[in-house]
Amino acid sequence: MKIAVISDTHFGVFWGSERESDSFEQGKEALFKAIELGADAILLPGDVFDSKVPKPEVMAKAMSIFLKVHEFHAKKNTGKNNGITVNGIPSQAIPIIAIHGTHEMRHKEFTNPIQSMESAGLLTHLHMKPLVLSKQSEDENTSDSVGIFGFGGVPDKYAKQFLDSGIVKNPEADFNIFVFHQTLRELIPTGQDMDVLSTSDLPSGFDFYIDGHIHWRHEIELYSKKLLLIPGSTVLTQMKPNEAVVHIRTDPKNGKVTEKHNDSTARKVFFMLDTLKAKQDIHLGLKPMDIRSQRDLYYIDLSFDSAEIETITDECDKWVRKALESKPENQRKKPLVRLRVSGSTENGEKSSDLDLNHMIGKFSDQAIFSASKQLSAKSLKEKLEVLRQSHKEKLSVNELGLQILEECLEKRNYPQNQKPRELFELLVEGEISGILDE
Ligand SMILES: [Mn+2]
Repeated sequence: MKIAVISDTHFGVFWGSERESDSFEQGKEALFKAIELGADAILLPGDVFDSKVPKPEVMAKAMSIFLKVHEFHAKKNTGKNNGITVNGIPSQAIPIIAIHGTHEMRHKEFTNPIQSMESAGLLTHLHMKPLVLSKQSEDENTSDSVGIFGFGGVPDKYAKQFLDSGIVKNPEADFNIFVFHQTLRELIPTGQDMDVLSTSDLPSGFDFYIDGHIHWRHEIELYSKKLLLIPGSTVLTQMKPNEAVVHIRTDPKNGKVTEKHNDSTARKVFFMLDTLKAKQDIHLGLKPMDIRSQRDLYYIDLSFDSAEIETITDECDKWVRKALESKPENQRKKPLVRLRVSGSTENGEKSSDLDLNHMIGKFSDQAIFSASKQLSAKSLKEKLEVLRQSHKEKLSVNELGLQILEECLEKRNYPQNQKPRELFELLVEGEISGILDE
């Protein structure tokens, strides 16, 4: 069976801006291509919409797209659907199976937009209850069934509970897919919220795992060569460096600016999954399909150390021009430029003097910008503080502890004959009585 996986279309994102059509054009392209490529079913791993209560205008546009997808499919397949059944019931239309994402999450008393679409007969909302698709094979002896299990987005701290609630027992189809829409511990910086799901929490016994939510493509090898696919979104929302086709940045080691052209994994795609091939080797059965209507993203991340505002402005101007020299893959649409400026300004110059909006204004007919600055004014006093801090950071935990103890003792006007180091060592050893003796 051929299944198209199209994630995080975020219909309605940037509504009212120059980019308000992006989500619809890119989502529509993926859906129509899926039909052209002969998909037997379409799976949407959440965040079909950008909002849990989309505007009627957004809802109408999305409904019209899904309706046209069904019409296109009916025309292409002359009303038949390769004998596909859904939970044993013959399906005339192409099954479009969606979970709700975190953007569509509502209290269970309320209707989320995926449920609204289901009520209109445009798709099936999958949440907790598994669904089994079967395809009549030309060869009577081979069965071709696909089990789709999973759950829509839930607050991260409840994700494990959902997994433990027994929804995922006994996947018995020929090919079994587990789909969800959560943050994964493996993909966030260590030290952050550890309440989130880990790949080791995923139920075993499935052939393939799919996680929506994360907007850039990623593949994670799980136990016994099983694969977890993060398809990424069809539209750029956050503009991260790994979604950029050109990445210009100041190297923190030597302060030099480097320019990198990313490989094709930066581009937005959807996936075609051939379950018969994937059963033999998942990589054989899984193919990314480029979305041609997407905009190119150029990411420019410049860092300065005690630089004059004029120098910063000139450098930004230079690198924006350089990025814009790149030949965009999509020549019909303006590329996106994410410009980040950080570091410090020269003595006496305020970061508010840096007018990025004026600088990028010159290029507004060539690109759509998103600019941010995190600049601190560096006075002599601040420079000394930075030096002091960086020296402090190199201290061992013990030395830092001793330093804090010394500062506390000083504040309390302890007699000069106190020996902070000895006191500290007693503290480390937990010798409370010794400390009291002192
Ligand atoms: Mn999303």
